[in-house]
Amino acid sequence: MQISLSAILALVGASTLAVASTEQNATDSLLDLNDLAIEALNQTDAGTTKRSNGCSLFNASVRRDWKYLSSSDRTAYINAVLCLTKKPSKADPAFAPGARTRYDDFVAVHINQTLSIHGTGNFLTWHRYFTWAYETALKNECGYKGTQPYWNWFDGSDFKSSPLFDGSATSMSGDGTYVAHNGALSGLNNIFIPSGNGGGCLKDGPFKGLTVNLGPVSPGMDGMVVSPTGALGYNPRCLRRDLSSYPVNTWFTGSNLYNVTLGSSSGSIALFQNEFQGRFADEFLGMHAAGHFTMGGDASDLFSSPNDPIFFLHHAMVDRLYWVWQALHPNKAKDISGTITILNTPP
Ligand SMILES: [Cu+2]
Repeated sequence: MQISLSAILALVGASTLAVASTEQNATDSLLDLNDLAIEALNQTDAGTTKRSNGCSLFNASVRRDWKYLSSSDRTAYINAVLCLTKKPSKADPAFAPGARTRYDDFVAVHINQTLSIHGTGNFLTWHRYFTWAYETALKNECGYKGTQPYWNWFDGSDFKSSPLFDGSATSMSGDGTYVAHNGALSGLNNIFIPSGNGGGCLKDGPFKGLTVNLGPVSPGMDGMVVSPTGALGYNPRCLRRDLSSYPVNTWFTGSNLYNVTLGSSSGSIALFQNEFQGRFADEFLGMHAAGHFTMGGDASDLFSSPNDPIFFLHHAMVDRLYWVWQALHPNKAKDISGTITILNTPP
């Protein structure tokens, strides 16, 4: 059975009223949207029918918000990521000569496919698969028992009080050391992000001292140098970050959340994905790129951004909003729009 969005909204009228207010706190709106999505799935085949593989809404694994993980759950996740950064690469050296670790293998695949997975019709599904493959490697190759956590973008930009960014032993490390630079260019060089208080190597937390081996290929941050050994060559260095409040405060807003889930950019997959990925000519970065430029440094590179392990918490959040959109638009949930060349170039 498939039902319309208006039928879903009629079913859950009370919480709809709260979500419909763009004045509402974005964190509360996201919780309301989550309830709406679950309610909608309960009304469709996706929620009530067990698939041949035994998966249903009742036994699906659940990804969780980093801030709600216990300290021991955070530590288990961090240790699994560190494990991937120590295991040897399985990539064919002819494909990715610079890959040294299992973690690098994921970066290599992303670099290699960058121009056919961004600004394309497969952006959302490809990154869903990629995040799932990484989550599976954490489990199967590093003994991780949990699920891929996500970074809730609507927690604000006070990084020092954020359990994700505070630089403590149970964070994903905090800022880079301060290196004077002139911010970053994002959105195909249309959008300037002012520099924060970092820019250099991670200064604290569990990933301090991490070596990354691939890229940069096309760094957005001022002062970063393209790898002299090519896109997939060996270029060992520290991981750089420049935490920036500007993208958080500008684009992770309640109105942008409303717009892509129930508002004027939610009516088709084309509208959703294009608003989500930004309208760069309008200097609108969109929530996807805003996450990358919140991290800054190595994450400012469209190709090699997975070097920063927060990439996967960011993309788990991207995937969460895609899931919400799909659940609220059951007749359009499997729609695809676009091609597999970046911004359809070449057509
Ligand atoms: Cu990507």
